[in-house]
Amino acid sequence: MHHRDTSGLAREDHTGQKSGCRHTVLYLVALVTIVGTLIVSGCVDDDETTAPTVTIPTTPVVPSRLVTPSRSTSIALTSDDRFVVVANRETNSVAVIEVRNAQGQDLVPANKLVEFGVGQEPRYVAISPDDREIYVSNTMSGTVAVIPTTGSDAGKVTPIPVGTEPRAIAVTPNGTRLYVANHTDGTVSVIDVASRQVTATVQVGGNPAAIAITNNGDGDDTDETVFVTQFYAELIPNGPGEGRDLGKQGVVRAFSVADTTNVAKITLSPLTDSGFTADRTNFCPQSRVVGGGGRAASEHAVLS
Ligand SMILES: [Ca+2]
Repeated sequence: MHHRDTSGLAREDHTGQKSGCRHTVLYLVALVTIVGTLIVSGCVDDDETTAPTVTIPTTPVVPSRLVTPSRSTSIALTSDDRFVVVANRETNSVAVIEVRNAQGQDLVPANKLVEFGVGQEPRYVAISPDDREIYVSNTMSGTVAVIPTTGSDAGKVTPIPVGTEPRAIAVTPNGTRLYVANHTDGTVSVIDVASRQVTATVQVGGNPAAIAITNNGDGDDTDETVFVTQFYAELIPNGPGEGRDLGKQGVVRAFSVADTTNVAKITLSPLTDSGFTADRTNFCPQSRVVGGGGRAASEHAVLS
């Protein structure tokens, strides 16, 4: 039996094909403006050796470039805002949830279509600009899983080994490269999406956290810049020191897609006034009180 509903979800059931067989279910999910398909789940009959095949309707891929800069996230939307992809850290899976139907109406409740088993401790997800692939970082496994959403490999999870504790991942505007922040390594792996190979490992030091990639809107990814935040702030040289509001600065690393060997360092100054006004002169003897109100100075007024 094969039918398609207006939500873009098609279901194919194979029942009673052989005595004792349970069932085989393939859900095909159309994603975005293309009529791509996604194998949601499939359990073959006990005595079958290959999964059943399905005919996948295809139309030319139209969206192939992001319209905004790219950034790492643990939950992502397809380009048509219809499907949410989310990493489930505790269950080692990635779920695809339909949140809007083909007519653009929100689904309440949303409809979970599929939950893929991936590596251990998945944290971040990315979707290719054409919505044809899902990427997920498996932090404990040290891999990035690639999951095609269409074609003969739809639903097949392929892990790519990267560094230790990969977390943030982000794809370039044209989908040619995937950047992976290896949190414990202090590195960023560059994956060539087409070949599924790590083509470079960028030394950024520290504990890289989030990633953002510029997008000037053209078909060339090599003219973009990759920004990587450091999870921990660093002490400001000759600053007021550890434990002070103004003692540390944020660090962002930046490098060109075209040249991963030249890594720039950008520092982010602390707020000049954090709004923290408690009197802590008893805990910080070197602090001094300013102004006539007897209120302890906020950290920017501390001399040390
Ligand atoms: Ca570009």
